[in-house]
Amino acid sequence: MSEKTKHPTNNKKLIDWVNKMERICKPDDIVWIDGSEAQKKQLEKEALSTGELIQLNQEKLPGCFLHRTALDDVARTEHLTYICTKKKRDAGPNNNWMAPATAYRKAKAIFDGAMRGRTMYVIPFSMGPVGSQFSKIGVEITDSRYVVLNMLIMTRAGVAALRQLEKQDHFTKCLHSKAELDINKRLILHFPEENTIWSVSSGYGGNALLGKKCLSLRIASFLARKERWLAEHMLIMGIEEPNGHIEYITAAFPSACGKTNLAMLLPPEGLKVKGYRIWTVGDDIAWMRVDSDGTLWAVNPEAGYFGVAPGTNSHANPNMVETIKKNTIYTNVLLKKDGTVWWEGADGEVPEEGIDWQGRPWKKGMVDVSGKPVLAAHPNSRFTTPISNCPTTSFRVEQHHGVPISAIVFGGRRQYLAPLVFEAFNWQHGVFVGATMASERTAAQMGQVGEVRRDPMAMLPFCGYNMGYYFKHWLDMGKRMTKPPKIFHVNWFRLDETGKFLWPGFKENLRVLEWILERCNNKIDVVRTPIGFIPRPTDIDLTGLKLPDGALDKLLEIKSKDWLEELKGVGTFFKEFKRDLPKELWTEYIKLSNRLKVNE
Ligand code: OXD
Ligand code: MN
Repeated sequence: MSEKTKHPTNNKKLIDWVNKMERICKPDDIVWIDGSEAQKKQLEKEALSTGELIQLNQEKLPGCFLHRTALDDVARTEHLTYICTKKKRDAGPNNNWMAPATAYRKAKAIFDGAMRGRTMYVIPFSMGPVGSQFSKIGVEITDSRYVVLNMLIMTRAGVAALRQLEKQDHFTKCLHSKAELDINKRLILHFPEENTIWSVSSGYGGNALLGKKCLSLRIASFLARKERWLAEHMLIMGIEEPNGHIEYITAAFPSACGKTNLAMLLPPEGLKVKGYRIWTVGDDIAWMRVDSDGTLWAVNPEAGYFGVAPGTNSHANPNMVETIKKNTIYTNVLLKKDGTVWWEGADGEVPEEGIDWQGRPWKKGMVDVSGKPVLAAHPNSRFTTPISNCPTTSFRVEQHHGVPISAIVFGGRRQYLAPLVFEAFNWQHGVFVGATMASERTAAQMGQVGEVRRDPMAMLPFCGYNMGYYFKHWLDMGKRMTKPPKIFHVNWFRLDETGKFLWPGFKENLRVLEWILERCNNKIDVVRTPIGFIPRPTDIDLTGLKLPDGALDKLLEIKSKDWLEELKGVGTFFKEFKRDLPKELWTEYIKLSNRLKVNE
């Protein structure tokens, strides 16, 4: 067979790479993914016949399927994830590091012949609208039909991406094989200096859909520093104001803090009557560039949502409930008798029975030998669904230029420390706020400060290089903008002394975003505190919301003693970066400490 018939491209670099990977993996066959409906249907048919997919009730859930992963392949495996730079220092204390030669050698032994008896799929894909200056082309080689079908939802995959690759000639080389799904042979390897990802022995989305965390965050963050832009773990949303003007913000929260819910919230009645509406651009990743107007613009590189199922319901996220009614792949949820699906925290009654995420018969109220409830769905069960399904999808999702960003919002889950919202004094202070972000364990005992996990900019598991350099890059980006976005910090999770949430969260969070936008447009004054600017209580519109007496004061309370205690943990964290931590962050640390001591 000539190269031309075998490969639908003349791009020598691409052909050489595919041939080389074929020699290592030894598949029976090669299929290029063209992005056509016919090919997708064919793959679905094959996946149904092998059991990789289970067809759901096509009347109630048209175009929807269920997939079950291996029992020990249900989440990202951070301890098996490596950044393989030539120098260990370049990976930083925030990453596991392996020397590139060692990593290739170890992984090659697992990839060797891993695709025997299987087809090797070659997926050209674009992260970001094809041809946009923001976008990056990748090519994923995989032996998993499930991965192909998910990539068709999560990325712009097929011929258009291939044609774009031929114009620009550089692309991220992504090699994936499920191999035997053996956790002892699982490796998720990133080679940022070679724009390459190798992932083996996992079929879980975060490890296997290489366009997502691996390319769009770990590799992209490395490229972004080199090319002077930002690749961030952030949602992007547009807030339409009563006058019809839309302002865009990005927000970074650690996993499980409600990023997806915030990105597509339905305004509470009190604000809806004023005319507010939300437009969703993305729920997980933002790529941002400084434009010629001196402001920051963002695109969402993804084309789909890979969302957590448990807790998704009409209260938490009515728009997502609508989104996942068609053309969605569900992973590790309960299969009901009527061919629909269910998970803990879903709408409606708990079903009487079904098949659980492990493929076993399940009954309502079931407990295991130790008396613990048997979960119907895995706590990290997921749905993969196209962005275009979402009723609040922004008309600017496909725009090559992205959207202008007015505010960057950082957030964490803090029971007693951080106020509902505060504004950083300036960009440098805002970078400090992002760099010192942290969340507490939800299981923390009432009245006791829970274990704090530092997660700067929510990027700890996703920054593809030394975070000391990353903070410096953030500081430099601020200098490149004449009109940088304002930076804020929010905390929806503050508790009262009886352990109850002080703030109702979910759609009510729009009240805080309204204040943020008013600050961006210099419409209102603020209260200056040692940690930043906070709202005057009357500036948060509480129309239609009944908060207990004194709740707002408690939500905005700043206790200098607690913050001084917090700074000790920040200091320990900063010291891990040794000489690589920018001195500006130590300056902010000392300034904050001094302000707090004056206030004590
Ligand atoms: C995700 C995560 O899957 O942040 O988006 O873990
Ligand atoms: Mn995420």
